[in-house]
Amino acid sequence: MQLLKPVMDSVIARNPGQAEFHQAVEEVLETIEPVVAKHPEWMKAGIVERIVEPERQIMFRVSWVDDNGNVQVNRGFRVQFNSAIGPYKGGLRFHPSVNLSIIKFLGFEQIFKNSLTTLPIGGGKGGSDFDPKGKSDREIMAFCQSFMTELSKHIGADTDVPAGDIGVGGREIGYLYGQYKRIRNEFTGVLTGKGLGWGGSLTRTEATGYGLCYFMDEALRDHGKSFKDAITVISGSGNVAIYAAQKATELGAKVVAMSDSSGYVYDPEGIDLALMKELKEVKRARISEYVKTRTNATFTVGCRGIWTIKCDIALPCATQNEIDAESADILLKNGTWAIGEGANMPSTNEAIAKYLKAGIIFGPAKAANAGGVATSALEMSQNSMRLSWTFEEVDAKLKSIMKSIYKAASDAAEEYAGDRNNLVAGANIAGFVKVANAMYAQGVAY
Ligand code: NDP
Ligand code: 2IT
Repeated sequence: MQLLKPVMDSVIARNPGQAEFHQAVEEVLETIEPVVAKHPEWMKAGIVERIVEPERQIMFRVSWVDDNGNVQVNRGFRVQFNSAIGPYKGGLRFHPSVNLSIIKFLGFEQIFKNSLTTLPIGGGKGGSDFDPKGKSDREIMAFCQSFMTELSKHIGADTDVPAGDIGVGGREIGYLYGQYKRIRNEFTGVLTGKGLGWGGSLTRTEATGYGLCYFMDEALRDHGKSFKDAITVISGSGNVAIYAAQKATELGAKVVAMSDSSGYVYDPEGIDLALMKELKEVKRARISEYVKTRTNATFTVGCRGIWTIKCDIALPCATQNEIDAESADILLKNGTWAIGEGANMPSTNEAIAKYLKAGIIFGPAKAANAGGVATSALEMSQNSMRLSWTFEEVDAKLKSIMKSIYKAASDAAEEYAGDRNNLVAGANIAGFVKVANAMYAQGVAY
């Protein structure tokens, strides 16, 4: 990095200790240099300096009462990163690890991902360090209501539209939506991922996992490959992982391993998805329960070991930095020829450098997992029109969006990185250009 090094240095100096945010910015700045170099007017207008600074960051106290009558205090966040091409849009994450650095990395990546979807949505992210594990339904509801009591002051269908992410699914969106409505007396599309009977979109539940497979299918086809008979390992067993497993299986892959934060199951005959769904979606059980029914499968404590399983395709769908340089080396040594990121920033920058050097097919998160937010934007369109499309209609639109993202990323990679396979550069550049043009057109206070 040369031209943009001063920007990177300033991000590090002004955001001390925010390692995840630095990592996400570094990955983008390294790749957009060639296109920025061709636009001196963007440099003059401070586009890059502005894009790395959130438009607004909101942090708030969330107090609530647990089942023992004790007062609990959590921290809530909403980072409204960029609204150049549409209202802020991005998920809410409830996980004990959540802090400002994590929300900012997610919000920053969301700007480019949302731009890639071709739909008019800006970038934002939010969440809390609240841990939903082991909480009763009433506790989840109380927390969601308290969280929304503050958040409702800052969001709106044309301002900022949150959705789910880790720890936030249909149940939480329901409680959050109910509280928004109670406070604002408005039935609007202020959240996405809503229930199907009250404004939700068909296919939204499946969208991120399906979209990941549609994207990878396109990339594989470009290289004369496919999911057919490919041994596939998928980390996580949440919303993204489950529907990635379902679509990959439909496309002919054999998914042999999945995980949660306690460890991973290896089922050489292929993961029993109905059982996995029952355990994870209905019972909210730990993944170790899987081997009680599937006795030929094994459970191993710890998450990282999943990358030691020999596979053709790896789909990391759990969380950030789950594949480091060491795990990347193991995957490559075992002959893995494609990696598609369902999670956000699941590979460290060192791991990504190894994939690119090895020349494997690599679908970076911003492009490969954009199907979730794209379908959220389709939910917003349906809400605005006050009608709903069929599963087939939304699925067809999702598929065509993922194809167009692959085309945009590979075309930009060819044009600016001279390498059609460098989808990291391609996705960052294609996402950036649209936002940079919009920011430039909208001017700056002078
Ligand atoms: P869920 O909460 O449904 O599932 C998360 C899964 O990842 C669980 O299996 C969880 O295990 C595991 N996990 C979470 N944190 C860790 C950790 N620190 N170490 C190991 N495993 C962990 O979330 P989603 O499936 O929605 O999200 C998964 C990833 O996909 C995230 O990176 C998210 O940002 C990204 N994403 C999600 C989209 C969506 O539409 N939902 C869209 C695009 C990206 P456990 O239950 O034990 O915690
Ligand atoms: O990371 C993501 O893209 C999401 N969690 C989905 C965001 C959304 O608004 O649907």
